[in-house]
Amino acid sequence: MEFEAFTASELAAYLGAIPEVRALLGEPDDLDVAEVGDGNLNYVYFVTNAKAPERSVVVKQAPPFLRLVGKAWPLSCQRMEHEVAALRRFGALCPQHVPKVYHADGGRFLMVMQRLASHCILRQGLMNGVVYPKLAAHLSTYLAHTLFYGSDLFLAPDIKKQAVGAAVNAELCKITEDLVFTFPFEDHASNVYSAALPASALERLRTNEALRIAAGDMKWTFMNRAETLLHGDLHTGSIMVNDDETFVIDPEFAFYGPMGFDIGAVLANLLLAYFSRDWHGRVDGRDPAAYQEWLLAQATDIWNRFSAQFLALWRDHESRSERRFIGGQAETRVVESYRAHFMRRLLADTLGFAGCKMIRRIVGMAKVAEITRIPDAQARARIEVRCLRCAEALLVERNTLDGIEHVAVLARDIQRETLTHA
Ligand code: SR1
Ligand code: MG
Repeated sequence: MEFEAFTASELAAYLGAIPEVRALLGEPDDLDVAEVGDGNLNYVYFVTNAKAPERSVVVKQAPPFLRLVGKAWPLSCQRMEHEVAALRRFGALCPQHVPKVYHADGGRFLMVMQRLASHCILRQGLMNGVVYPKLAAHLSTYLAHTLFYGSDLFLAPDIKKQAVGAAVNAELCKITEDLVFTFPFEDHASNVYSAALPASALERLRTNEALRIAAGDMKWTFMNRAETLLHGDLHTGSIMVNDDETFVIDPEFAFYGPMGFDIGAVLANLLLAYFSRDWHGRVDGRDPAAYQEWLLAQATDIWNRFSAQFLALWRDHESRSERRFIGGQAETRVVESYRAHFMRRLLADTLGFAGCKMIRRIVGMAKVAEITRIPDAQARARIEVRCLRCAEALLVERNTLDGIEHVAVLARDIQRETLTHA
């Protein structure tokens, strides 16, 4: 049967027939329904009791196609099952940072979830230059808990392998394999380039051998390293914030993959915000520099806090279970050396993935608002070139950059260098 999106009255009637949702929302006749989805994949509705606006939920439904493109790009609706399963798993691990799922309907590929009415999408907040005092603490906690508890560092090997199988999400992973790791590096029809982007910047993506090898390695790692259950699309449009709270939404790309992919997505989007601040700050009549430093401090802080919490979870688990991942009878010094080695490799993965994620947002089909909302073509292209330079350095130097602090140094250097040449 052809997919038809709900009308407002159909959705109200549907929700009214689910006792636990009716208990939350009230009578169907009192419900206001607004379709608010601006994402690439799904329909999203706010459903609110007009007589008691605090009674409100979000309904998310997967149509059998990619919303960004329409019916010309068919997509199975099973993605909703992955999203629901991931929200439940992450919600169990980190309830303070994951919205509640009230109801899921596998037949209609929809779910009803907590409305975060006093929160805004982080990407928008960063474009507005808002400081979120708890952002780094919250995101690092979310990352440490979700990445650690899905992995072989915590789960029994058989349970972990079952979890890997249950989370196979081939269709959405293929989107990432194509749009993040492949098409941006070739002259692909789906790529979208801004008018003033210099041909030399594009040329580098095709011809720089070190860059192509690095991007190939990241693709291989993405496809083959089933380390933990990932969110799979953790950009700043998948994070909702206010001064006090942070929630991570939209894990429909969830699958078992390399930990650095989620952390790298956060880092990439902070760096895109950093370079584009040069425009948005000036338009707001503010000196961009102070906010840019806040963004770099978030990137550094998120990694450092993540790393400390992840290691604490790891040490604590091994001391409780009296089992060590690298085996018994190892000296504490050797155990700690292995952990340090693990975190160095994870940081290198994080930087490599961040580089790929930045490049795809500049030349790939799915863009980000902090770049596309720059109306001055020359200014936009200057910022895009900085993003590409930074991404290239992250990829090529991911194994030699000595710590997260050097990412901040790199970003500042690129910003400064291109300003003096502008
Ligand atoms: C074709 S879907 C484009 C992008 O939207 C999602 O948010 C993912 O990032 C995907 O790559
Ligand atoms: Mg999404």
